[in-house]
Parts: sequence; structure tokens; C-alpha cells
Amino acid sequence: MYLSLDGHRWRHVWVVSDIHGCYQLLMQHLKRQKFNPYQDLLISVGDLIDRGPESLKCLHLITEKWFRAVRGNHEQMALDAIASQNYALWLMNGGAWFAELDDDSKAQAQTLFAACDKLPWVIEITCRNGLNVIAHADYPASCYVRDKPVDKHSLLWDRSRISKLMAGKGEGIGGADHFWFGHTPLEKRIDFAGLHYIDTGAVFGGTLTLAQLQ
Ligand SMILES: [Mn+2]
Repeated sequence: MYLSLDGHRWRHVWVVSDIHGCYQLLMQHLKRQKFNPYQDLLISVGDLIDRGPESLKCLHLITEKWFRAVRGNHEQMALDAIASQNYALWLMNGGAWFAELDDDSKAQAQTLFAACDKLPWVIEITCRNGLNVIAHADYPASCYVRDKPVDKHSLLWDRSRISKLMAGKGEGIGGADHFWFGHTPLEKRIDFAGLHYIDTGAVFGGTLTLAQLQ
């Protein structure tokens, strides 16, 4: 469930917001930041696929040496749909691209989804800015502890912490210096007491956010 990384192995470390098939946009941002795939690391907060134009290319990212991702609710919807052969929920949430693939691409996607099933739910990485925790929607506890069992559905879906924060009742999380979340499209990223909500709605006409941890 948890993946622990030592950020000092890389020159620069970045976190990227929900990509949702916006492959070209991601490449533009990486070029602008002079991202070097041999020296730098990019970590995704999840939701690589669905809604945008190039889900399959984005799914391929999980095979790149310079890329890591936690799973998002969209990856989980895809995995659940394929496992149960019940596609209704995923189709309602942007999964139609999968049904429209030709046979070769569909076989590729299936191989990649098998690899997706091994994606961590939480990534922790120690960088020059301290201990960073990355999860898709929330870390559902008042204190972060590596390998502590926490509710998986909340990790992928829960918006209660950000809702409270937006209502002026923000609650931080102990146990790490920074927490990076996506999942909730925002006009501008929100940073509060070490919590960072960075989904700036790239696929909804907003932009991708790349945050540099190191
Ligand atoms: Mn999401």
C-alpha cells in the first residue's frame, strides 16, 4: 500500500496534478521546466486517465524510469470495471476511450492495467524540503505513519478535509512535513499547514500544476 523513496537519488523531484489524458500538456510543462529524465523524478497524484485526449499514452507513463504514481480513483474504477466486467461507473466517468480502442491498443491497455494494480496508494519521499506524502484525495488520519492501515476508499475519494478547509475549518495532518493531494479541481492550488491541494483542473480548461519538492 505504501511506497517509500529516497529523493536524494534524484537531482530534481516534482509532483504533478491530475493528468487525465492530457499527455501533450504534460510534455509541454516538462520541457518548460527543463525536466531531465535521466536525473529527475516526476510523481503523479493519480488520475492519469479518462476525460482527456490521450489516456493510453498517459497510462504508459507508469513504465517510465523517471515516473512514479499513486493510484487515483479513475485508475481504481478502471481496475474494478475490468475485474468485474461491469463498466457502468467507469463509462459514466470518462472511461469510454477504452471501449473505443482497436484490438492492439486494447491489449496494451490491459497489460498496463495489470501493472496499475500494483500502484501504491501512498508514496512517501524524503527530499531537501523534508518528508513528503503523496496520495490521491486525502490521508485519512490525524497523523501520518508509514505502513499504517488507513481506509482505501478515503485515500481515493474523500473530500471532507478540503471541504472543511474551504469552510475555514482547516485541519492539518501530523507526522510529515508536506502532503500532496489531487482529486478536487480548483481554480488555484490551496496550501495550508503543509497540505497542498494541486489539482488545477487541466482537463477542465484549467492547467497542470507541477510543484517542485527538490
Ligand atoms: Mn480523482
